[in-house]
Amino acid sequence: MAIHLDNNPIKRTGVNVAFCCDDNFYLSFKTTLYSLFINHQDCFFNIYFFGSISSSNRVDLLNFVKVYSSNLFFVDFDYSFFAKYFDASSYYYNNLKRLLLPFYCKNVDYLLYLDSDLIIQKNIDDLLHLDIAGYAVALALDFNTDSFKLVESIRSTYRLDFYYNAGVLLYNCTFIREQYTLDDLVLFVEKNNNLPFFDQDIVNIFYKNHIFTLGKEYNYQIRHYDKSNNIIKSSRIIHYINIKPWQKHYPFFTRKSRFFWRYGKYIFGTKRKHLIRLAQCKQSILLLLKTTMVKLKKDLKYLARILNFFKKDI
Ligand SMILES: [Mn+2]
Repeated sequence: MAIHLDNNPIKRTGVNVAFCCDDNFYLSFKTTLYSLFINHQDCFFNIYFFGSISSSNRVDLLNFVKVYSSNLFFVDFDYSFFAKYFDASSYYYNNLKRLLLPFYCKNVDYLLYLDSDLIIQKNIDDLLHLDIAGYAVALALDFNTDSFKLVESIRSTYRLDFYYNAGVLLYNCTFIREQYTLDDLVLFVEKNNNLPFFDQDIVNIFYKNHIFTLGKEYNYQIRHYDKSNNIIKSSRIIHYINIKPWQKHYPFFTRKSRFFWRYGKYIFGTKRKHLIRLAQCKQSILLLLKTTMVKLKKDLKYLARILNFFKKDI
């Protein structure tokens, strides 16, 4: 299948980092980027942005990247052929672009892709300069046990030794372009378009013989039921896979959220205050419901006792 490839003027100096997001995720993406800049103030980045965002957000992003003396490239390409196989209105659709990065960034050798729901909370120089010669991608294992059964079935069907999370993904673009063509990838997507985790499954299966395993500190996936904060604290990159602290239907004041707001407070500004108010409202309603439930239970027990008392009399 022939696909139009843009020839983007891409510089090779600096560290190459790619993001894909839309307007809905713009502020959380900017928080991820901010956390990257703040923890690498001596580093010069080439930021490749593959999302479709409003013109005002584009201007905002350009100014923001300038402050940290890095380069920003907006890369637009046609990926509408995916609409044949995936729901174009779904949240995942924009993310599918990340599959194509090694083929569109033709002058780039190594490229680190980052999700827009991450916080880089320590220096990640070791990852930024990691040599993965002979491998296509470097990923950390996926340990989202909520979908354990589904993951196990993917693993057995496609004979995968491990299953990885694609939120942090270091591409060895040169190796990939040597070993595979874009047509190989498109053909693979055509044949495997019913996978439950979309592009993440595709990365796992398509590159299965050439995956370098990263330590979990480079993609620590936070879950609702995580008890210990120590492991989160010591991780280099934390990934909000199901808790999204900036979304109003998630609990705002959880202990896990504070790692995000340490950076997010500088990016969300007044919107954060609005979110706090919503969360406080939600929490007080929950508290009211809980106390009412406790009272109702007590009343029911009391009523049952009275009922028993009368039954005895009859
Ligand atoms: Mn993610």
